[in-house]
Amino acid sequence: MTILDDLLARRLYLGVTGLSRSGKTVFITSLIHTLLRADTAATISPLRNFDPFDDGRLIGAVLRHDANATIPEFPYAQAVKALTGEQPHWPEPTRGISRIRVDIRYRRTGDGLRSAAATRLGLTEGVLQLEIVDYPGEWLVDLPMLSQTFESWSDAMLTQARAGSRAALSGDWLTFMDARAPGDPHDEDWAEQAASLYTDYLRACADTGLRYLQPGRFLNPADLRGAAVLRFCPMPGLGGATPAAGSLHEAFRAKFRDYQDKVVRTFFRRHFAGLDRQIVLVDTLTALNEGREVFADMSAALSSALHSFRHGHNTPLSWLTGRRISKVLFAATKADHVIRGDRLHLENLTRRMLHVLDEDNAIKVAAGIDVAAVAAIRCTEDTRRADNGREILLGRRPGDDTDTPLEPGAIPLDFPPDWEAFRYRYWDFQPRPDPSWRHGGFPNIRMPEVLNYLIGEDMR
Ligand SMILES: Nc1nc2c(ncn2[C@@H]2O[C@H](COP(=O)(O)OP(=O)(O)O)[C@@H](O)[C@H]2O)c(=O)[nH]1
Ligand SMILES: [Mg+2]
Repeated sequence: MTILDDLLARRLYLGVTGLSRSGKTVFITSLIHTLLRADTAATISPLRNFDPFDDGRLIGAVLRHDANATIPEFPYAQAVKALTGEQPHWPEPTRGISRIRVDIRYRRTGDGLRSAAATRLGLTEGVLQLEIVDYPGEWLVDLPMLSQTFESWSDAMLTQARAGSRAALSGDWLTFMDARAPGDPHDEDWAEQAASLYTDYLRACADTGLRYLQPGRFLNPADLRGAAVLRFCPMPGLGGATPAAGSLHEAFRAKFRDYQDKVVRTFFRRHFAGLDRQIVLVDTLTALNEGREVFADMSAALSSALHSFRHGHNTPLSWLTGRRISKVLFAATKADHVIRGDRLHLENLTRRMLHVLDEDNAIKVAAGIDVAAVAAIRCTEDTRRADNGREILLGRRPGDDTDTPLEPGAIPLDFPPDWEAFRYRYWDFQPRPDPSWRHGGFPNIRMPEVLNYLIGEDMR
């Protein structure tokens, strides 16, 4: 690569996020593996419909391990090994933030200023330096905290803790809190116990599938494990009183502000503010499978994050992002878990779950926000039942050596779903032992379209 080449290379930062188990690791692994293994001469390819591939302009891609020395590298090699080994299995879950860089070489079209200038200089080939940042979506769920005071946040969290299935899980923590008044003198040991009981409560909620859980770092502290900034929790009985000096109330309020500044804002300034593109993975199907309460809870958690993305300059996020992110894609993952005829319905349901639709169902005019249903690694085949011709899936259940025909049932068309009227069942599928996965990339649903949307115009 010449110096001029390097100067003209386009560096693009792509954030990949989503709540835990939404499919981040699988998505990034599929994206990279498919690019690295792209056979530009193949007629059948997982990249078919990716414009630079179809136009014959994709030359190839390489990983660059030298790019990020101080942040954990995304465990690509491990994940690919798990997925394409003798006994293919899903990669181990990861926590916290990681990065990986892939350089994609392509032939320029000569369209657009940069491309035209480069082509005129005889540089007909370009390099897109794609920097992928994987971070937990739980950290996005913290965003609404930035526009709240400790008191209003406490109120909201307590109301939440006393409602629905949370009521049965919050008992120990609430009882503990009732033993002291906000005006009592601060006591760091007590604060630590309160925070730890609150964390147990959040974890119990997470285990039942609930996702609107704040502060996100209590569940996934990463590098903050044991840090003093995590020693607070919502506090009952605050009213409008100004906290007395040296009180528990005053100390918790100070920790809350530290959490806003040193955790939420710092994270966004350091990692998020530099992103150009963002994909948020949404596991609509698991939420649907888990029922009404989980579905509503995930919807609330994600639509508040979307709200922060969408409204640009009048949200707490705008000064953090500098409005650099020009495109956000919300992708409903694991679309290979529904029959072909239902994939558009999955997309529509996700759109409505995130409240990207107006009351009259017209798509809100939000430039740069889109919704898609995708499968990063497609583990099922579409087929039909012999007796009645109904669409079904053929896939491998965990532990099986052969495929089984399965009927997942239908995706609801109504919003909110009519919980009595539809049947959807989420079956677990294993990746298949198919050698072409190792050599040619992963079969998928709509990954090329996702790539067109996110990086297509940067490969002109
Ligand atoms: N069938 C299918 N399952 C998927 C796909 N992506 C993710 N999964 C499932 O979802 C689980 C969680 O995915 P993972 O990428 O580890 O989630 P993360 O926690 O967001 O990184 C995987 O272990 C798979 O069981 C997909 O494209 N197809
Ligand atoms: Mg992961």
